[in-house]
Amino acid sequence: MEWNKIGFENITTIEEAKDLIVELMNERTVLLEKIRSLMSQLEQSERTKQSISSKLLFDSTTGLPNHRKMDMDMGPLLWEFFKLSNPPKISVLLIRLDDNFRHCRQTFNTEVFNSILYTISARIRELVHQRGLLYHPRTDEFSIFLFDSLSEEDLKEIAREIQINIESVIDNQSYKIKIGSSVGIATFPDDGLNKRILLSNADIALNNALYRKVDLVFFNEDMRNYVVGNIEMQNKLLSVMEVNFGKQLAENFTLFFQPIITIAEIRDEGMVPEKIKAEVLIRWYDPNRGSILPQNLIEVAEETGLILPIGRWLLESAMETLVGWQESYPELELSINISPRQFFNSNFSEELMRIVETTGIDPTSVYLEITETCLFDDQEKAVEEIDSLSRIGFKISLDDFGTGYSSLGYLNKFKADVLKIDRIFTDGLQHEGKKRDVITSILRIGKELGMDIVFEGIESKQQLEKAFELGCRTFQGFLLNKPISKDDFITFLEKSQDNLIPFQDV
Ligand code: G
Ligand code: G
Ligand code: MN
Repeated sequence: MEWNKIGFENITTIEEAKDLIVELMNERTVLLEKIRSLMSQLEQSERTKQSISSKLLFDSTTGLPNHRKMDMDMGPLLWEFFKLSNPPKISVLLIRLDDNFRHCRQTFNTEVFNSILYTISARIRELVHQRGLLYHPRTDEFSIFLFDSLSEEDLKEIAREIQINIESVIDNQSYKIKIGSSVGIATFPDDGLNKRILLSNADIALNNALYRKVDLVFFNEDMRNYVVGNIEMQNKLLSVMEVNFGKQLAENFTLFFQPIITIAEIRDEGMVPEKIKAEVLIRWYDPNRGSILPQNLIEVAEETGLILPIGRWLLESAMETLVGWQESYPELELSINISPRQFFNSNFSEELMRIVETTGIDPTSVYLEITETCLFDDQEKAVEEIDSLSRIGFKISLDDFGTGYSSLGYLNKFKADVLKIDRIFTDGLQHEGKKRDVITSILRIGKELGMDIVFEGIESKQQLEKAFELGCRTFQGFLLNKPISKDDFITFLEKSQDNLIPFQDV
């Protein structure tokens, strides 16, 4: 920040410096005076709510100034502060009431709902009283501006106090109700120099709090970068797809392959393979951004629906590649990730049928990896979809198994060929405990239902040995190999014919 420099460069004497300081202090006093007058104006307007303008600027239920008034006040006020050479810190606390509040709106009539809202607003108002400015920009949202350069500790305490007050039980004649809230905090000037940025950053912090299910989050730059990054990526993705579709995709995305190995024997120097297949993983290299984490890519592609064309392209190229490889390795199989949106898309099985025809692939050499949570979203539809995919001949692999709702009944319903034990279980291998129990039951269930089990995320020899001892034979993880390029995968296959695969350094 350049605050300290403003106004000082022409000063040569102590007297001049003193004058300037007095002047700056006066400026500040004038501003604080403005805030005070705003506060009393707000108090005043509440008393004279009849006027038309106050109807536009104040919420009719709570009597608090609304988003329009907030816009009117904060723009000019922050601008005044912005011009100061050494402005105090101004924090905005954005408070959002939880789902329970929305449920109240759906349950009660307007009169009861309004009285609940009024009770909450009165509690907040009582606490904020004279400490700062309080607005009511949306039905379920309040914002508080505090002007005293408060420390994070102070802010935490204030937010906590407000949240406790909101949360105390509302006794509404025949109903008792408890409403929670989340708070996002951003501070001027560090987190934003104007109203728009400051408020949007408080909103980003609030959304972060809601996403992480925590009470309170202070804004930081990473959160904004994430949000902006998502939009940028969307933009980039959309432009990539606009022109000459297939070619562009091939230029921007590549397929990587991570070996999945069924092990006959573990030796000191490495493992003796019985069978090798691979999981296809998408990689995106953008000249301006470097390689982009597939997780972010998949997330954005899911959100925008771009996963459909990208997924189609990926299925096609993966199967084309496999057909080529099978000339030398006829037994080779590939596992391909399918995202929920792809899976539930009504054309999915027809699309796959078309790809089978055009590539000439034998579908029984392809595993479609579907996550457990995806199936849970719409179970009826999922059963139907799995049926039609199996009828074409594809195999089904349940990915990230054990992180969702896994139960025996569930496995009877969804006919899968493979269960992939999620890598969150690797640390449970070493010692007895709940995770180990889950692993052994998954192995048992797999055996009973005739499914193959793949243990994911194996990173150390100890983990591999332990899982092997528990009866698992097929593994994937950095110890066996990282996701590698096409050429590297073929080299890996060739070398593995020697019958011993060395462990990788992790
Ligand atoms: O590949 P890792 O390499 O970092 O992948 C991160 C996440 O992205 C994993 O959950 C993986 O399943 C998913 N993923 C990777 N490639 C694909 C793909 O081609 N399609 C889909 N739907 N998900 C993928
Ligand atoms: O969700 P899915 O199971 O498809 O995830 C595959 C992801 O797991 C890819 O991102 C891949 O890079 C990653 N992965 C594969 N092996 C390991 C491992 O041993 N350790 C860790 N941390 N990640 C792994
Ligand atoms: Mn997977």
